[in-house]
Amino acid sequence: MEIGRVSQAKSKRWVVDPRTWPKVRSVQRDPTSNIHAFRIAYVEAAQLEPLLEALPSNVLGVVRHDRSPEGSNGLGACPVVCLDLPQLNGAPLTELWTSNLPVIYHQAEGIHCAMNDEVLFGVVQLEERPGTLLDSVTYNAYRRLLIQARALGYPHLLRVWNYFPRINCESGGLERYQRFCAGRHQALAESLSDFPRSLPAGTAVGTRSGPLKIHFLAAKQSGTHIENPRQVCAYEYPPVYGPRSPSFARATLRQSISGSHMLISGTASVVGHVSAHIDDPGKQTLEIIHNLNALIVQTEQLHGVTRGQWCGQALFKIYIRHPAHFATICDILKEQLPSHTQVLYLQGEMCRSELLLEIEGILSQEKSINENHTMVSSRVRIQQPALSQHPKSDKFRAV
Ligand code: 3EB
Repeated sequence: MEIGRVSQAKSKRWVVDPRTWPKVRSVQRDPTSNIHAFRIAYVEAAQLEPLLEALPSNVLGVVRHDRSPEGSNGLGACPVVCLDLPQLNGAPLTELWTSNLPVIYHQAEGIHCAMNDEVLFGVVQLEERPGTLLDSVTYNAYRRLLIQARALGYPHLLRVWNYFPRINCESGGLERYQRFCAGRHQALAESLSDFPRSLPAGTAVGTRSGPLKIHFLAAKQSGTHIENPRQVCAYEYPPVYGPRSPSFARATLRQSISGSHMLISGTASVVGHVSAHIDDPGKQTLEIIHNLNALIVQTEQLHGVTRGQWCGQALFKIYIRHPAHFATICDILKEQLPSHTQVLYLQGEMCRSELLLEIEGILSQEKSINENHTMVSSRVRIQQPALSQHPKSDKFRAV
């Protein structure tokens, strides 16, 4: 493989020089009073309980990566989702969503929610009963979550994560992912006012077991829908990928007085609408880095959030189809991702069988009383724009 060469050619592509990023502020070390509607961190599962006791913040939700039942966690009323996606690196990590605004919990119609004055974090799980197809189960789950989120005052879906088993298996003449897409499309097209421009960022990954599990972030204020100029909008994929196109945005940008978040969808080695670098995990990884950079550059050019401003927390979740590819992928990402980013590697299945990995991320920029833009920006050295070297087809639509 030519990873060395390719990697060298592309290694300067990361938006901010990792060495100049401020040190990450972990939840333990940052009990400051700066208002945050939500903050996300990967914490050691074994540290979760003592951490929660010491934490001045409120918990919005917890995402675990194991098979244990959601109930047995000592987390009280907070929404919890347990995904059967084996972790590939280090001590077991739990994804913890916190807020230092007051949080209210709510459970109805199978939707378990935590809400504050700005956002709602919700979880829904639905079993696939024998004889029902995944499209109708998915339609049902989305209908419920859309109705609940709207009724509670959070009509804007910013980000949705979807997990279900046997994603590449056929059922009733259609791949299960395609059935999932059909159900999701129907519910969202029926209910979103500015469909498809109001679609949230998304992830859809196959688990080893479990029902359909969906967790999501909705808000009182709308986010900004972002597309990737290197990729065809997923909602405009040609029918060869399934009778209904996948309903998601490449990213959602959320800007508020307390800071900004860029919620980046599961990003694969897809250029245009075609899967690139079949059977080559190293090249797929580099193509994904290229896609992530293009997305961040697009956000800067269209929405004015300069790359240097993403100097707060950065979390990446890497889904890998075959554990045997972990070392190759990890070696490349160690070089490509800024060193302070939190990275979680999970084994999961992508929606196309030729895709070997997928990377999603959350970049954040928190404003604080003592820290203004100028000070933050002055500490960050911005690199030259990383522009796409791939020829753009007229079909690749930028927003
Ligand atoms: C792709 O670019 C890769 O169906 O929600 C990535 C992120 C993918 C989200 C989804 C699918 C989804 O088409 C697959």
